[in-house]
This record gives sequence, structure tokens and C-alpha cells, in this order.
Amino acid sequence: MMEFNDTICAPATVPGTGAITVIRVSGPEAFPIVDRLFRGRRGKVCDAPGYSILYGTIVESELEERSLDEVLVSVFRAPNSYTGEDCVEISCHASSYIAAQLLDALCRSGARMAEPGEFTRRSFVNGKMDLAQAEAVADVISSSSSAAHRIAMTQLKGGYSQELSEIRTALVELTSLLELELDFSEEEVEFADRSRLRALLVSASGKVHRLSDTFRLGNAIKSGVPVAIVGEPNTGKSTLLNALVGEERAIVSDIAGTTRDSIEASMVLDGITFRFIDTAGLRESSDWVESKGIERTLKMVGAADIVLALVDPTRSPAEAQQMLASLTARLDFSSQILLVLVNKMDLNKNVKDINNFVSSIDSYGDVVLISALSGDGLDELRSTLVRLVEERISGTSDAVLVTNARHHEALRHTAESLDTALRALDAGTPSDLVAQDLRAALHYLGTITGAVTTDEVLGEIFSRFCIGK
Ligand SMILES: Nc1nc2c(ncn2[C@@H]2O[C@H](COP(=O)(O)OP(=O)(O)OP(=O)(O)O)[C@@H](O)[C@H]2O)c(=O)[nH]1
Ligand SMILES: [Mg+2]
Repeated sequence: MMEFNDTICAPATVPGTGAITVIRVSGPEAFPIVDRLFRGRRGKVCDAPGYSILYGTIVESELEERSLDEVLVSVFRAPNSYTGEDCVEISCHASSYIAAQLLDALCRSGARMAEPGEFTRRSFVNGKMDLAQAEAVADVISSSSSAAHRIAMTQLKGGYSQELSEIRTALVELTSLLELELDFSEEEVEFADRSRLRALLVSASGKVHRLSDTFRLGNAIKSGVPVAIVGEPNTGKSTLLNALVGEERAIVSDIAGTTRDSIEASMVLDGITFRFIDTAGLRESSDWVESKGIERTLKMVGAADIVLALVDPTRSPAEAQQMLASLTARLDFSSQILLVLVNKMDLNKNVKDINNFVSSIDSYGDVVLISALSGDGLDELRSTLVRLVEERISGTSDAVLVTNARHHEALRHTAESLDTALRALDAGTPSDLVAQDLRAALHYLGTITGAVTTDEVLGEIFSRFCIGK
């Protein structure tokens, strides 16, 4: 365990809100520093066993016996604490005055204010958690939907790190097989059976690629699944956005071309955050602003995971078909889903017509009949959206989803190095060069859990935490 020689303190809760504020103190001097200010009913922190709670008062300073607050003090003895160090959590009344005075007194008694993320950083350095888990702490705290929370918790418990460590073990085995061959190269013995090497490499590379590919979905769940609402002008896109999020976010009018720029609004459905994006209607336009808006619509289509294409059944099926044909040409169906929404169903009393209309467009994707105005069919639309995302989640072979851009980057580099190694192996390249690519892959993989890190990377990661974490 690495020794930090100073003791840090910070509020672990937001001072001034709620009933209590918790001030955390961690480091080798945590117990004596708190004892300088704490007057316990049943003795000192220094004498208390780990995982115990003491009741008493906190005085204003070592020299001023006036009591500041009545507090509960939780004692954690190294290594059984969040940071792995001696750690004290002082629960005082939630008053920003008390918190500020207490922190000031702690600093005058020998502690110093913690930097952002410093508690978690110590936890990582002391081997209490790996880097991926430390980052999950930030995700758990900031998760705003149950799906995002679920992923962060899996990561926090180390499910993801387990997966990575299996890949790492396989790569280490591969590298040592190659190096074994090198050691005996003088004797011209090919120890490593190249076809076995190849099979191991293909399997490791497949795993890394699959994990890396989960980022699109993982990121969508963490920050909201992007759903683009597109269609010709006046089909009711803005009306639908407003109906889905339950407020008047976009202007609705019967003038074609009302929406010029994209408008975004988020909504949590069944624990999944969706980011609905209303867009400018698609049509040939000579208006500069409108054509800019259409350009942007096409960009939104590219970035969306789900595209809702609205069509108006009071207009001709040919018109709808044309729009859908040009839209599908732009979609990548391996990662994007198209739902065709037949809107304005309140105007369609003629069942035969509507059946004809639907059958003329249903080859483009699943069709849902709705009325954005009356709200009919919207429940079915919502449950379809939830089902589509849940199918994607359960369809990912790994229980783990990559949600962090830094990890995604590292996985991409790992996959690249593995692919290079595979090509080298196939080209009959000498083992030492193949081993070099494998070591590069191991390096990138190691940056995720923190097996390989620099101070710069750590500084970058933990500075994004807030103080007290
Ligand atoms: N009857 C009926 N009218 C609707 C429905 N949805 C939208 N409308 C009407 O259709 C017109 C156009 O609606 P908008 O929501 O502005 O259409 P849009 O697709 O956003 O249009 P642009 O922004 O111009 O591309 C408005 O007059 C709406 O009231 C519906 O389900 N039924
Ligand atoms: Mg609109």
C-alpha cells in the first residue's frame, strides 16, 4: 500500500441542504486530528474500534472549548475504509456555517482541504479499486436513470474489470508463447503452434471488438438514447415532440417549414433516458435558413440510434414512399432503427384507405399508427421505444457495456494492435515483431483499469470529480 503522508478533509455531502452534513477526514493523522476537536461521551476516536460510531461534541478549536455542534463520528480503520487509510466521517447538522467552521478547525489542527476526487484517487492508489471502478463511482453519483445506474453499478462491482482481466490473461499467455519461441530461436524450434496462436489471437480480438462496439449503446444509455423525429413539413413532428415530453417545447403551426432548427428534449421512459430531437421538415428548399435546417436534420439522422419517420396518410402514398426511400438510403441498419409513424390518425375514418396506405410503406420498417394531436397510439409508441432499447441491451453478448469515452478509445487502440498482430502472424512475420504488437495491445488494455497509468492520466480523470468524492 502506498503511503500518503498528509491527511485530507472535505464535505462528502452538499452543505446547507438536507438534515445533516458529513465531513470526511482521511489519512495517517485522521484520528489524532479529529481527537483535538472531538469531545466524545465515551472516549476518543484513537481508542475506538473500526466501524464504530461515537457521540459527542465538536469544539470550535483546540484552544477554544466552546462547542460548535453535537455530532456523530464514524470510525474506519485502515485498510477497511473507502480510501484504505484511517478515515473519520463526522456527521454534523446541515449548516454551511458549521461545516465551514469545522473544516477550518480541522485544517488548523493539521489536515488540509482535499482536491477534487482525492478520496477516490487514494482509494485507487491504495488498491481498493481499479481505475474503471473509480470512474464508475462518478457515474453512479451522476446517473439519472435506472438503466444508467444499473450499468454503473455493474462496473463499480468490478464486472467489467473481470472481463478485461480475462482478455488480459489470454494476451499475456499469447505473448509468453511467442517469447518462448524466441528464447529457443537459435535451435530453430517453432515451439508455439502458429495455428493455436492464431486461434487465441482471433478470440481475444473478437472479445475486444465486441466490448468496444457496446460503446454506442452504453453511451446512449448513460447520456440518453438519441431519437430523431423526421419527415416532410407539416406531418406533425413538433406536435409529436411536445406530446412525448408533455410540454410545449417546439412551435406548432400549419405553415410548412415552421421548424428551422433542431430542438431537443429528454424524457425518461421505464428507466431509460431518451433524447428526442425534433427537426426541420425534409423537402427541397430554396430558402437558405430552411436548407441549413435540413442539412442539420440529415446530421441528426446520422447521429440517432432510433429514427421516427412521420408520414401523413391524408397525402399520397407515393410522397411518403419517396421520403422513406431517401431516408433509408442514409441509415446504417446495423446500428440504427427506423420506425415509421403514420400520424393524424384522427383524420382517418376510412379503414380501407388506411390499410392501403400502410401496406404501401410497411416494407420500410415497423409501422405504428398514432395521432400526435389526440395522443392515440402514443402509449404503444413509448412501449415500442423501450422494447427496442431493451432488446439491444439484452442482445449484447457481454453483460457489460462500455460507457466511458476514455475506455472506448483504449479498446479501439487495443483492437487495432491485435489486428496488426494478426496480420503480422499471417504474413509469417518473426515472432518478436508480433510480440511487440501484443505488448502494445496489453499496454492499451492496461490503461483502462489503471495497470498502466501516468500521473497525467490520473490527474485528468480525478480532476473531473468534485471535492469530497
Ligand atoms: N388532425 C391532426 N393534426 C395534426 C396532428 N399532428 C399535427 N397536426 C397538425 O399539423 C400541423 C403541422 O404540425 P407541426 O407539428 O407543426 O408539423 P411539423 O412536422 O413540425 O412541421 P414543420 O416544422 O413545418 O416541418 C399543425 O396544424 C398541427 O396541429 C394530428 O395527429 N392530427
Ligand atoms: Mg415542426
